[in-house]
Amino acid sequence: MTFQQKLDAVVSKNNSLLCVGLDPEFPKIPEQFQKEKHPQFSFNKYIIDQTHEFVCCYKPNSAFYEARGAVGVAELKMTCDYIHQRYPDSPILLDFKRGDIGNTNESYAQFAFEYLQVDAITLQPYQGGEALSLFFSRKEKGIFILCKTSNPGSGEFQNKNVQSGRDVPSERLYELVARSVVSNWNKNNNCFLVVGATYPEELAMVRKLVGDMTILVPGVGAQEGELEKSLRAGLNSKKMGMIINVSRGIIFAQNPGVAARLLRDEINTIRKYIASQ
Ligand code: NUP
Repeated sequence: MTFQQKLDAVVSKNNSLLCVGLDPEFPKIPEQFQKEKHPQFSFNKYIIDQTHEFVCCYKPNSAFYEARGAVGVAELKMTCDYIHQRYPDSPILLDFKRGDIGNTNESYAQFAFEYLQVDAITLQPYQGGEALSLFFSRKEKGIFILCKTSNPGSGEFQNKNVQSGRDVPSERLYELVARSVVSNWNKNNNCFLVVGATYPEELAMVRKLVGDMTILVPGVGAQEGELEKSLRAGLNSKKMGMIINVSRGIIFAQNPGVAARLLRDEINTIRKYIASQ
């Protein structure tokens, strides 16, 4: 089963485009979990048990586990194992934004796909498609390429005008990334893009360039990306094609299960409204 097939199945089963980001920043997790033997894992288990019916995907960000060294990485592994065992329908997208030369990438791939056994990963495109081809050859895995990131300074490079040839009109770097992924990198139909909810205009532009391709959209909530604007800009022709990630807004909510259900429902209400227009 490919990542897209696994995603489609759970999107339709849970009627959800919501992804919960498992970003258990240690100082912020409730004290009761900090005292546990496996604090990040125990906290994640609590979040996953409450939210699994309302989400299409889980996205742990490796940074929050690596920050604690070997014990953190072990708890990331425990989290992935728990999802595989208890909720095998839920895809896991590991956010680790890697990308290097060929044989180094092989080691990154081993960590993600053999050790953690995740279904998808995020990568940075800077070293080009040649370097990343080893990831693309994993046909059943989802490869999410950073295109236009949500941070305030992402335009420093991503919005620079670039010209690919003498007689070709210039375009923004993020547009070139989107076009390259669609036209050259996606031979196995397993490439996807990451575009921040904080840039709805750029998201709309990317949507135009990539057709119905699934886009990971982080930045709603804590980073102040607006949900309705993102959906208007990012939904594909089937009013799907988005994985809307929310991390802090759900995991640190008073009641994460209720927060996930309400957000899933809000996304669906807006989707229906947009479809009816
Ligand atoms: O452009 C990006 N913006 C972003 O926030 C690309 C990402 N992968 N992320 C990640 O999404 C970020 O590292 C974090 O794991 C999550 C957003 O979390 P939050 O702002 O909802 O708490």
